[in-house]
Amino acid sequence: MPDATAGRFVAADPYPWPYDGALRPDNTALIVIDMQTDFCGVGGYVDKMGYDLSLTRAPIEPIRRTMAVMRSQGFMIIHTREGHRPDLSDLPENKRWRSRRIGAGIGDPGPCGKILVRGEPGWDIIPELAPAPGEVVIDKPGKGSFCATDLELILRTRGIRNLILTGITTDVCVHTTMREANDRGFECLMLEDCTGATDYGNYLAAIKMIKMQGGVFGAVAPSEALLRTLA
Ligand code: C5J
Repeated sequence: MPDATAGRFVAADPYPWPYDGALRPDNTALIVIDMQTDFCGVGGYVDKMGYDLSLTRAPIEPIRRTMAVMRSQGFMIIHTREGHRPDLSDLPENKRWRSRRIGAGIGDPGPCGKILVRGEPGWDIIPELAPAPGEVVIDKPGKGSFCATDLELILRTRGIRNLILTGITTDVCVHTTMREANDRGFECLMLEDCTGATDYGNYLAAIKMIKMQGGVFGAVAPSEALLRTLA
């Protein structure tokens, strides 16, 4: 059992995170998931589906603050983008069909260019959270950040063991990534004010799911708690 009086912990729920207090810039990364115009900007994919953009825009400022502190302390910052190749060769037909049914066909033209297509304006990370030079950007065709990407190889090569998860959407890409990471043995923390969903009930449920069974996927904390630990 790790000694809970040693090390550095974030006041998280349902346990002080990380489990053994080994929280350091050389073993911990911040991952910022899909903060793209398509998910939180006017005219993007989420907007076209008719969801309330204020829910997916709410985490922008808390992420900006957290990222600035972690960057200044030398933590690894990783960004992800969901999107497909311009020839759509990595877009499953059923994913396209379902998106068209709801009026936001992936690969179809929209106000921000072709929806969820790499290189289009809507696919870009929003300027407020733009990656700094040299930061890792992972392009993923699906919801999870480990599926069909080199994320795991990069994390293992850099010796990263702890992942702090932020971004959108809580119940889809952030949750899928947290589950994938947890199954691979990474110690995960989700920052609850640094994430948002297209439905507030789903946001609350996604947070609650993490905390079941003693922290079945890891732990949850407000970004303030992390920043207090890092101060
Ligand atoms: C979705 C995501 N919701 N980034 N993607 O399709 O959560």
